[in-house]
Amino acid sequence: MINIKEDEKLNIMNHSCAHLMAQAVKHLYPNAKFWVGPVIEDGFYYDIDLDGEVITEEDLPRIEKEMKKISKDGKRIVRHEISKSEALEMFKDDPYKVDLISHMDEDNTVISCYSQGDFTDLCRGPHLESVKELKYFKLLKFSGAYWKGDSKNKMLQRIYGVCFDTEERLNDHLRELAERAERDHRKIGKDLSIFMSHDLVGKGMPLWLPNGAIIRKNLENYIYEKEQKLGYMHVYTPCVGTVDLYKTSGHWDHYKENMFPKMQVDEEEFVLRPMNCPHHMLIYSNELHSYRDLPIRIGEFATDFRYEASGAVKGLERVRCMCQNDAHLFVTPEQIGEEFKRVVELILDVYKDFGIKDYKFRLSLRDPEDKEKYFDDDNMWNEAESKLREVLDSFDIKYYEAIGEAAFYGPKLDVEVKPAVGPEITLSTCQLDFLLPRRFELSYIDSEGNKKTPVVIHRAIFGTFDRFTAFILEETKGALPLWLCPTEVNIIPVNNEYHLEYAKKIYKELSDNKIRVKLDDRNEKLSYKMRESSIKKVPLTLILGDKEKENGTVSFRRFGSQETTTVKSQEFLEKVLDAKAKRIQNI
Ligand code: TSB
Ligand code: ZN
Repeated sequence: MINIKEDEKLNIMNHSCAHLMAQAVKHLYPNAKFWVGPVIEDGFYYDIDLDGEVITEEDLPRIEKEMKKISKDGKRIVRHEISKSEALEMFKDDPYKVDLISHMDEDNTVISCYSQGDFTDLCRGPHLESVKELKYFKLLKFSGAYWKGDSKNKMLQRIYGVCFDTEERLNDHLRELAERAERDHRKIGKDLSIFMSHDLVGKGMPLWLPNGAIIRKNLENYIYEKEQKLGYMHVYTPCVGTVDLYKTSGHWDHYKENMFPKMQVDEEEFVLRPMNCPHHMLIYSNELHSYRDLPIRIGEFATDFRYEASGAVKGLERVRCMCQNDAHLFVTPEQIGEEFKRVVELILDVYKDFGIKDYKFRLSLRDPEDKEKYFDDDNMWNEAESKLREVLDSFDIKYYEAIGEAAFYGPKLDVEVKPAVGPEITLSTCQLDFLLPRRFELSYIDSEGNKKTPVVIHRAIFGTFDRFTAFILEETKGALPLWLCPTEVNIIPVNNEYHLEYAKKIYKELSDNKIRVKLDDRNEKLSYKMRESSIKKVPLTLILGDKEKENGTVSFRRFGSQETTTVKSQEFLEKVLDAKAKRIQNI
């Protein structure tokens, strides 16, 4: 998808189109006042004070029509330059413009305005020569937006639009937008009853519905199995810790703005935990360790709470309450390379199972200037970063470097993916930490009998179950593989009167074998039930009628296919069990 902001020609065009929209709005709402109208990645928007009126669905076509009219009229777009005092005089009745002008630099005496016909706006430009060039545009959506983004200020009306130089490009873009909206996990999550949110629970605190809980449980079982095989030991720890715990770890000094505020209970001060490392450090230190015990791999599906800005929270992808697929690996310095490699292999193995192909490795380094975010110890950072580079260069993966993306305790290898809507996100992470083991005074006895400090690798393969589920819903458009999806088989009797009995028998056979099966015995038309099964993206829909009942067979359709296949019911059962065991998409 093209970035309008980065294409110089489209950038100017969209900027002029924002003015065109403002002019049309002014024609339709003579009291309208305008705040700012910038070009963004996807087009443009304008924030407008409509003097108490609120934009509705019907208004966009009306505004578009007016824009077309003005464009046809074809007025020239003319630039004037005026002084700050002239500008203040010219816009004296418009508090928004006065605010903008009065914040302009004193020395920058020349202020530019652009006029087209009866409309003039304060603007730096540049613009097109004439509104005539604006032909292929579309107003896309609207929302409320607080003036200057501050909830204490007045709510303005924000209208979004986009403009192209050809009809074809506009149509391509609109098609792509529709595709993205279709893929957005928030829409899929709603349509397939996977998660919900409620103001009474709070922002960024999604509730996983029964369907979502099945997906999550399946993900947990999947990764737990893999981790067991790799020698991980899972634990359960509380999702709070005392402030002192996070002072010891350094989170209190370097991660506080991402944490919920502390709370007092009797004589203790608690915080909701943003990470699980401190708890796992204490579990490690509960026993004495010899070099022979290492690596020790402590895993947990652990709930964390983080403060995320309210504008940044998004469905399951960016939440304030999340569950990490977390583990901390305690290793000797000599084991770093081998253990790190195993984690990267596990990441690649999981991505292969889920068919994730489009991802980037990012080596996240500290910003040495940022003394607040990062623990201040140059030697430690140099050692950790050069070790991590050495490890990465020893295997065959491509990565790019990003300064200022490290954790406060050490550098990371993050895996980035691109969601349907919005910027790239990090899924998996593998991090090298020389700091926390020191702060918790962890030790092991080496082969010479000396006390040594272990190194910790923090890693999360899915990242969080929340974010991974969001991503996988977008990747698959909600058509999850058999083993993962909430309902694997949906049974529809052709006629309840004659076939329900047989349908119940098949239902029992399948559910006795732990297949997630539903029986649609509603008195609705067959075609209606089949369509619904497809809308719900159920991988297998069974249609049971006379022939099936007579022959002890089932006829089934795979999601997305119109083809019907008939097999003996026992064969169907075996095929489903096999596909599940192999974790393949469908039978
Ligand atoms: C891996 N201490 C380490 C842990 O041991 C840690 O917390 N790392 S993290 O900060 O990078 O978070 C781990 C993963 O959680 C990230 O890679 C990302 O996939 C996921 N994550 C981070 N913030 C959010 C959020 N607000 N919503 C959903 N998932 C998130
Ligand atoms: Zn950690």
